Formats: sequence, C-alpha cells, structure tokens
Amino acid sequence: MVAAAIIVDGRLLLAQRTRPPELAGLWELPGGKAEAGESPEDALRRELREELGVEVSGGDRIGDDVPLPDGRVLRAYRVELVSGTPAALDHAELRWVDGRELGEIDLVGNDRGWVPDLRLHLNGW
Ligand code: 523
Repeated sequence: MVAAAIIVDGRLLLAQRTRPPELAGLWELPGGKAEAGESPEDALRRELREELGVEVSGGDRIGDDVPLPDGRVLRAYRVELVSGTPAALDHAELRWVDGRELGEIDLVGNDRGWVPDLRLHLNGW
C-alpha cells in the first residue's frame, strides 16, 4: 500500500474517504494498493492519476512504514505535483492543511503516526 504526501506552500493535501463505512469521513494521504508486478512508485503515480487527476514526480519516503493486519505495509512518499489540479474524483472532499490543522483533523488511524514527520515540512505549528 502506498500513500502520497503532496505539500505545496507549506500545506499538505488530505483526502476524505467515502468507504468502507468504518473509515468514511476520515482523512488520509491519498493512495492505494499496488497491483501485481507494479512498483510502489508506479502504483502511486497511477493511484494519484485515478483519484486526483494529477501527475506527480519524485518519491522520497517520509515517515515509517505502517504494518497492516494482513501482513502488508503502508508506505508514504513525498511527491511533487507536475501537472493538474487535484480533484476529489474518488474522495468526498480534499483539503490543504497546515501543521496546526493536521493535528486537529480526524485522520485514519494508520496515517496518524506520520504527523510528526509531516509537520516538519508544513507551516503553522
Ligand atoms: N489506507 C490507509 N491510509 C491511507 C491509504 C491510501 C489507505 O489506512 N493513506 C488503508 C485503508 C484501507 C486500505 O488501506 O483499509 C486500502 O485503501 P484504499 O481503499 O484506498 O485502496 P484501493 O483504492 O487500492 O483499494 P480498493 O478500494 O479495494 O480499490
């Protein structure tokens, strides 16, 4: 599983989930599952194209891997926007948050451990 930290002008892009019911309404770093034979970087580019309608580049890791119950890990990458304006094609809503807002918003549990690392790159905390 891969997730993207898109940071522009000291704000991080968060996306509000619509599913499953237990995660609907919570905010996440957008991303998803790598398909068979797909590298994490390729998976992230595909997911962001599908979910947000943007092209991204880069991909330094940020924060620690989060072990998932099924044995996989969730890994976050910092990416740069290359083209497009993020749109909520697969989420309820998008929001750009600064460091203070990141601490106050309801994140999905798996993403919460990344907050201290993310804040180092954000304004306003
Ligand atoms: N997470 C998560 N944080 C996070 C992402 C992108 C995903 O905790 N930033 C978890 C939430 C789900 C699982 O990973 O339990 C799958 O995420 P999902 O649904 O975004 O992945 P998809 O879209 O590849 O999977 P399908 O919905 O099955 O298509």
